[in-house]
Amino acid sequence: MTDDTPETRAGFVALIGEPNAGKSTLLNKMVGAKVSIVTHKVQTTRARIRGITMEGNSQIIFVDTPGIFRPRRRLDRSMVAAAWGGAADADIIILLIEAHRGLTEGVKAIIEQLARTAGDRPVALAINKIDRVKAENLLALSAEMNAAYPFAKTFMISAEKGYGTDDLREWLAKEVPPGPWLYPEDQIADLPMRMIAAEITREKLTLRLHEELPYQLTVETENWEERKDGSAKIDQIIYVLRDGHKGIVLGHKGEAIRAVGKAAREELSAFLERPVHLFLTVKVRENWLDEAERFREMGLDFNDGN
Ligand SMILES: Nc1nc2c(ncn2[C@@H]2O[C@H](COP(=O)(O)OP(=O)(O)OP(=O)(O)O)[C@@H](O)[C@H]2O)c(=O)[nH]1
Ligand SMILES: [Mg+2]
Repeated sequence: MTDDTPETRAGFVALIGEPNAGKSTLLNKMVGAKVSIVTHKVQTTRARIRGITMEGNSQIIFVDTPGIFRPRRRLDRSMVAAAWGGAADADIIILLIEAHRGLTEGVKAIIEQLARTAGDRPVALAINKIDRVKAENLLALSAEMNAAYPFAKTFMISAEKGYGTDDLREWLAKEVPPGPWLYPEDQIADLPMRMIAAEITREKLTLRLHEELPYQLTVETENWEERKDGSAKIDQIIYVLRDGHKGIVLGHKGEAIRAVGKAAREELSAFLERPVHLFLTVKVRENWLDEAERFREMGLDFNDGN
């Protein structure tokens, strides 16, 4: 290797942690675009989502995962299995915790499993949301965490505000293994567009419906038509379990679904940089949580963890 052919590096970095830790926010910050949806509610991310970024000659592929919690239902179990699968396949693992919540029971359970999963791969700790706590509390938390697990490195960050994220990036760039880049230099995600489109609608539903939102809801892109005028016509189905849920999603005189459709269309159109015609249909499907097809559409394995 000569001076004018610098060594390239590339690797997968799994982001794991409890629901709401800020994993998707961190991935988006690193990639510089919204690839993974973010809400104030727990269990937003349902499958593994990759976001890709370059730092010098290193290609860092972040793998966002569903939050890890004690699963009770089939969908929960598939989500948690997807999270651990993401960790098992990665070159480097980052455990995200919330500064103001500290070493919770949930984090303890994750650390126990980490000890079994990580092998000799580096695991870094990212204490997130430091904008919410006093700086003097962070050193004690860092010490407590490092006594619980031999982290390769500890970062104090705010994924939302971008504090400390450059240090993390630079460390990862040196830590990913030597090798050729795995994606084109300008690619930022490897999720199919129809899935990104469905996720955007699910985010807008969550933001609009708040506490009323039925957790047992999923969005699928049913049809995608490229039009001659450069616009895209996208049809999506929102599956809910019950008639009552359908009423909530539609809202009084259909105003909820109209607002959701408008917000989703605007974001999608900005993302695609062209006009979008978005048509949403709500369908009651009592058994969708037992249908392998629905899991596949979400990017989950029906049998994983079950
Ligand atoms: N104050 C503060 N809020 C943050 C920060 N990072 C994320 N958040 C907020 O925390 C909430 C959860 O963020 P997400 O990125 O969706 O969390 P997640 O870990 O992906 O959650 P799941 O997908 O449910 O596992 C959102 O309301 C974010 O805006 C941060 O650095 N500071
Ligand atoms: Mg998430």
